[in-house]
Amino acid sequence: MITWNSEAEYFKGIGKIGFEGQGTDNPLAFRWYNPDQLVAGKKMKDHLRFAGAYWHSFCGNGSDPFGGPTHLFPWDVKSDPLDRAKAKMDAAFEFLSKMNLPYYCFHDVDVIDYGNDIIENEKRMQLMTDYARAKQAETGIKLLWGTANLFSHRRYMNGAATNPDFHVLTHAAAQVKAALDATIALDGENYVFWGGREGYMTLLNTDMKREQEHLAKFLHAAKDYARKNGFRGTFFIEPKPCEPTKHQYDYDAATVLGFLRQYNLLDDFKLNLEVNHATLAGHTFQHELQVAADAGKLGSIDANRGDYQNGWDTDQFPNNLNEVTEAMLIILEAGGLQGGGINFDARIRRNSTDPADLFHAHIGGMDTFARALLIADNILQHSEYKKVRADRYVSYDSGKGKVFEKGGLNLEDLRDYALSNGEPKTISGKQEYLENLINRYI
Ligand code: XLS
Ligand code: NI
Ligand code: NI
Repeated sequence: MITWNSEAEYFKGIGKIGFEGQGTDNPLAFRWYNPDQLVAGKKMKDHLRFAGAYWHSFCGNGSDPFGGPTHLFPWDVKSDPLDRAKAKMDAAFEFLSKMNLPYYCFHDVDVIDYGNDIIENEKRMQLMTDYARAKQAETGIKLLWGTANLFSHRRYMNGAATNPDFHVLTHAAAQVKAALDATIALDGENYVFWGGREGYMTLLNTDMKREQEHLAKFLHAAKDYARKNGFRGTFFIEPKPCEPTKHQYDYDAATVLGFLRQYNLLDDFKLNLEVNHATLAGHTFQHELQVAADAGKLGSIDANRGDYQNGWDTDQFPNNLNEVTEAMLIILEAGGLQGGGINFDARIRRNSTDPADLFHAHIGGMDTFARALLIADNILQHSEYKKVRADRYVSYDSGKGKVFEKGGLNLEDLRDYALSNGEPKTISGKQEYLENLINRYI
């Protein structure tokens, strides 16, 4: 068994995870993720742009509402916050390198503990930014996105940018400013806003319209600051329907797109979609991806999965090949993710306590996506999949249907067409045929 180590090498006994192909018996190897393999004209690693998530992998200690930590990380033992943060970052970059993960992402407080003193927090973040810069240079690992945690501190119990108290909003702004400074200094490619506690528990005490206007003003201020300071990346909003508030303002992709359009933020913002958030919103992940893709706003994804028997954000590692294949079909047809990548916003279970478990989890997730990419590419290149769908709309490709699509028919014209053409033929939707087709390629 591999045990935790400290200082020089945290994951002792585990080397770099390499591609060994389907024939291998080695559980610490990739069977499908072969970074330089060409798929649809691009390297696999450039399609997928995998990122490790700092908060789950290096901060998530396994605690739940019924019990304390079960993952006793050796980097957490130091008493000084800066020493602890550096040890954690050493462990993080060791893991990311061994895992062959090209990117990482973080919330400010994942990197180093924050107190209540703004100047001290900014100082801490700057010190760790310098430390991270050196680590990035040494390993070639890049920052996919940064963000600020505007939900854990008790001052945010009524929201951050949507807090009824302006004073709280200003503290959120201070945190976002420091997180943007760090993201820019680290050449972060994107910046994420997940709503956290932006929402409400009861309308009895909530002016919803005013809160949403505040959120929009806050996002404009953040965007203007970042642009002024040279940030050229994309801002992402990550929809989620509930948790921690009962009603989150960023409910789902369609809701967020409406919000961005209403408040004139569409040029700078795209969507970061998370699998389990889609499920909580009563959608499939595929639905959320398609909504974003159709709007040209498919930015990035948080890869995980929920539990079918459990109605909350369990953040498990992805392993459902059928679902991920359907997701990859949409991503490939959309021309890929715009600016983002695939971040593992997923955590190992409370009772997964071996250091190797974190590796198994990521290997499984990366292999699932790599395999799904290959299958989806095959389906698109060699099967009838696209044709079956296109054929369903053939009546709009010519004649009166085409005129209608161009806006050339009024309601009377449509009625006259119905009158002269009788009852429509029965046309199958072929769902089972298509489901079998996907399985055939898997
Ligand atoms: C929580 C969110 C969070 C975001 C980043 O449910 O998924 O982890 O990804 O703040
Ligand atoms: Ni997420
Ligand atoms: Ni989540």
